[in-house]
Amino acid sequence: VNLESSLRQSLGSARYELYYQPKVDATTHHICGVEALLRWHNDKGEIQSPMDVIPILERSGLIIEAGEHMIHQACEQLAQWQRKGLYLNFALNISARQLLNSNLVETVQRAILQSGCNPSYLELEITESVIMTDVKTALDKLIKLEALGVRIAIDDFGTGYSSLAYLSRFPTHILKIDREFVKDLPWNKDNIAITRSVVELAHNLNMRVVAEGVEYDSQEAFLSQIGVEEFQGYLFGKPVPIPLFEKLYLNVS
Ligand code: G
Ligand code: G
Ligand code: MN
Ligand code: NA
Repeated sequence: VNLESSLRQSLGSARYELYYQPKVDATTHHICGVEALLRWHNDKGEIQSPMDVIPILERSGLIIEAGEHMIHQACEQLAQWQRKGLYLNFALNISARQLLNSNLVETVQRAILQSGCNPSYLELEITESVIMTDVKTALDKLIKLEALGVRIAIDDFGTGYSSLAYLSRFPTHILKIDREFVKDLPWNKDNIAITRSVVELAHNLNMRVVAEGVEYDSQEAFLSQIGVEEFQGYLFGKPVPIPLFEKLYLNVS
């Protein structure tokens, strides 16, 4: 069957689920945050690859409605953890359409108020290419989002064409080094040089740096040495459903 109609038909249902991947502090290795990642259950009940799902949602515009549900679900989960005394940074991905063509600011504001979460732990991950698509609109929205008390992360940094110096004019707080750069560290000389200078510049701009896709000890060692603050990747944990996440990483009952 047609994936798009199936995605449309199941909007708002439990077939849209968030999985959670831990982020750990580079020095202590303690969990310090989480990234929520969409997983959609297809008609056979299997998880359909996000690489199929996200582009269809984005192209069709369904991402706006699906995203609203995810934002509400995420804020509810964040509030629930906070009520239990668990203070984790909580990252959620925001796509181009969501940022540029929807009432994202109002949606996020409503989700914060309805859930009662403390928004200073909420991070919105936005790719650099999205910001560059429509600089004026992106800047306007990010300023309004920052005013709600949430933090902004630049996702997949290094895959676009913009410089961090330029992006620093935006209210951004966290930089996520793309997995493509991490992949062949610490062997690839170019990537070593690039990663080093990106981390240094990010720190000079008062941004925290998260490295994505960390899979090997050797990558971790190098990233740690150049001052990356947080790691995310299979070395520390894959994205998993909420009950397993709580069991593996949090002591909650
Ligand atoms: O989740 P990976 O596990 O495969 O994610 C694939 C891609 O989908 C990534 O680029 C990620 O940023 C994006 N993505 C995952 N979950 C969401 C979501 O809830 N909303 C949006 N807009 N993008 C998401
Ligand atoms: O684009 P974004 O950074 O939001 O997407 C994160 C993507 O990276 C998700 O698809 C997630 O499942 C994937 N991912 C997270 N950690 C690792 C890792 O260590 N290795 C690989 N290959 N993928 C990872
Ligand atoms: Mn992300
Ligand atoms: Na990324």
